[in-house]
Parts: sequence; structure tokens; C-alpha cells
Amino acid sequence: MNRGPERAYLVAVEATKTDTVWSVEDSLNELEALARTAGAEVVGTMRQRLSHPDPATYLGKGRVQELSDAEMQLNCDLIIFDDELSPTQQHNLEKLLNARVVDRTALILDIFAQHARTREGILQVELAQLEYRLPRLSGQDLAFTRQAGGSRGATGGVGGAIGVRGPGETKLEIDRRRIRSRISELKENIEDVRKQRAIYRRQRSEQAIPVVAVVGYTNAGKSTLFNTLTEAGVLVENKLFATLDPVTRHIVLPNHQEILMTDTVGFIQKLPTKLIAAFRATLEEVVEADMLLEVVDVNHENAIEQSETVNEILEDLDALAKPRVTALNKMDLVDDPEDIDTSLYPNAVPVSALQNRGLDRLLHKVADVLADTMERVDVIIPYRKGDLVELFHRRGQIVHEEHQVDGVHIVGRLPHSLRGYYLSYAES
Ligand SMILES: Nc1nc2c(ncn2[C@@H]2O[C@H](COP(=O)(O)OP(=O)(O)OP(=O)(O)O)[C@@H](O)[C@H]2O)c(=O)[nH]1
Ligand SMILES: [Mg+2]
Repeated sequence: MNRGPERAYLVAVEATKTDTVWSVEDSLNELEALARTAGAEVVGTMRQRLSHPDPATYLGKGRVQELSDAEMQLNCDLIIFDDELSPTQQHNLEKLLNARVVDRTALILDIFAQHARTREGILQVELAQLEYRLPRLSGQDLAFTRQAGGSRGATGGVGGAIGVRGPGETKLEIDRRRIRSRISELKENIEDVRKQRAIYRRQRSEQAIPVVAVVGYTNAGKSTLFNTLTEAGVLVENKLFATLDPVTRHIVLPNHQEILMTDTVGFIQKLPTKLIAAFRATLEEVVEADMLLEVVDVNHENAIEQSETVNEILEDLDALAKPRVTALNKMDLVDDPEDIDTSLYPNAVPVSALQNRGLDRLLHKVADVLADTMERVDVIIPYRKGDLVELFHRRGQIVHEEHQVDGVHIVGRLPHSLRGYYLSYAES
């Protein structure tokens, strides 16, 4: 049976008591992009101004009735709410509406489930899905599962219905106890992944190779930039959340300093805390990085809101104070580059990752900002210690180098952890 894309109707509350920088229009536009990424066709939208969403039914009672009429008329398969619904709201809405009730969180989880590729990604998505479903599981939900069921792919990924497919799908029909035990099993597995990552990180930091984490809003062009810089061939897609698992590659900066660069999962507004918690293993790459390279899609009409959301999430992760360079990406699409206010972003460099423009300047900026995190040294290294000269070239930044009778005189900067090797050769 080939029915074509599922028909989705979008619903948002324009909360008057909120501190978000996002307008309801922009948030709904983003929800539409998410719905399309998940494979749905959007057939209508509704919004209501309220001081805050109704605790029982999200919208006011009258609007729910209107929604019920609209869904019949438009023949909707699902209704997507632009916030995370509480289990109560979800149950009440399911009673009042015919189409499936899906919230922003379930939609994001659905996209994550479709895009998870590595073991780490798959584990984290399943954990997030089960944590989300557990408090929502009831007799009602089981009816909803059967109704939504349909195809259940062997991998649990593609082919099911939006909001209910993914690694956790078959688990929906088992009881809470079994879900809980699966959750603790997943947590143990993820803990193993975290430990493994921590070991890699320790090895990296012993080698004093600085780690630069590429962060930014979903679809900003992080993977494209990462690929152009490393030619690594990471999945690039004009879809939200194309990348879920961090990938790390070696890069040599124009001054010959080596760094490690890590591509990461995209951020989005209203990112559920449970999801951030589930993705802790991945996000620790950001938390532990020496520096952040934020990618901003300057051509996006919400570039500033997106960057603000990135800042909020970095603050939650305790990573806001890290040294940062901003790649103002997609400059090739900007009509008048003069219009871009670069002072809004820390250490901003305009680039086009797609057209390989501005990247040399960007890497120079990365080297400059890294230099600020390193220590200035002035040493004369004896000729028999050629390995230390070579190490300085690879891990440090050289400002001045001169071959003298007593050795190689180097003035430059080194990561703190390497300073010890050079102490005995310090000039005066
Ligand atoms: N015109 C233009 N498009 C770009 C540029 N950089 C990236 N894109 C496009 O933007 C889309 C998203 O790129 P990705 O690199 O997947 O973005 P991302 O930030 O990694 O996205 P997620 O992993 O989904 O969070 C793709 O269609 C890219 O081709 C650019 O400099 N110019
Ligand atoms: Mg990506």
C-alpha cells in the first residue's frame, strides 16, 4: 500500500509569558522543516495566543474542537504540537482527536532514529525514546501504538509512522518493568562508550593535541565545513540532524600546528533535556574540547536566534566560556555581505564551506585563538634534542626560530602540558 507522505497539521501556542527569542512564526517554520525532514507533508497550521499552554489540553477547549473539525476536513494523519506535551495533555488530546498526536520532542526523536548510524548513536536514541515513552505508556498508548503500527522494519528505522518508529518501537508493547530494565541496560552500554571516549581523550591530552569541537545549529553547515577542512566524507544532507555521532579528524593549521577537529550533533531550540542527557557521551566531546568552532548559517533569517539557542545550550553544558571562533557560513548565498554584522559573534570569519572560501583565514583565526590558550616560551634546545624541536613544530606555534652555535633558539607558544619538557632549556 503506497499512500504517499503522511499528512501533518501543525499546532503552536504563542505563549505571552516566555523568555524565548523565537517568534511563533519562526518556530512553526522550523517545525515544518522538521516535519518534512521526517517525511511528512504539512497541510495546515493553527496557533493560539495564551499566557501559557493549557495544562490539560495544550490549546484552549474551543480551539481543540476547531482542530478536530480541521483534521477531518483535511484528512490528517497526524497533528504535531510545537512543544513537548505532558503525558496528561497527550492523553487528553488523543481522546479528543482522531489523528495521531505527536509533539516536537517525538518528532525530533523520530528524525534522530532515522539518522542514527553508529552503535553509540543508536544506543543514545533508544535511551531517549524509552525515557520519553515511559511516563506516557498506558492502555491508551497501547491502542495508539496498534493504530499507528504499520510496517515495523527489521532495523526499526525507516518505514514506520512518524513519531512511533525507531529502535524502541517493538518495546512499546512490553510493560513498564521491561522498559525500565532496558533503560538501565542501555545506560550501562552508554557508560561503556563514555569510558572508552574518556580513555581516548586522556591519550589525546597526553599528546597535547588541542581539540576543536565544531558546534552550531542544525543544518548550519558543520559537516560541510568539517569535510572541506578534512576531506573526511562525513554525511552531509540538507536535512535537520544529518549528523548524530561525533567524528574526529586530524588537521594541520597553516602554521603547521596539529589539531583534532570533531564534528558534532546539531543543536535546536526546545531541545528536550532528556535528550541532552541521553546524548551526554556525544556532547562530552564539546564539553572537553579546548576550543569551539561555531558554524552559523548567516543566510538563515533566524541566524541570530539560532546562535542565541546555541549559546543557551553551551551554557547548560557549561561550555560557554570556552575560547571560540565563529564561521559565518553560506556567505555565497548572501547578497550584500556588508549587511552582516560580524561583531555579533566572537572571532567571526565569513566563509563558504561549500565553495571553499575563507577557510584559510578561518584556520589562521583558529591558530590565533588557540595561541591565547598556550604559554609563551623562549628556549635554546641543544642539537642532540632534535625530537623536541620537531615536537615544538607539530604541537606549538613558532614565532621565531634561529640556529645558533649552542642549539636551536625558539620563541613561541606551547600547550601547558608540554611546557615541562622544555623548562631546562629556558632562556634566562
Ligand atoms: N550555499 C551553501 N550551502 C551550504 C554551505 N555549507 C553547507 N551548505 C548546505 O547546507 C546543508 C546542511 O549542511 P550540513 O553540513 O549537513 O549541516 P550540519 O550543520 O552538519 O547539519 P546537521 O548535522 O544536520 O546538524 C547542505 O545542503 C549543505 O550543502 C555553504 O557554504 N553554502
Ligand atoms: Mg552534520
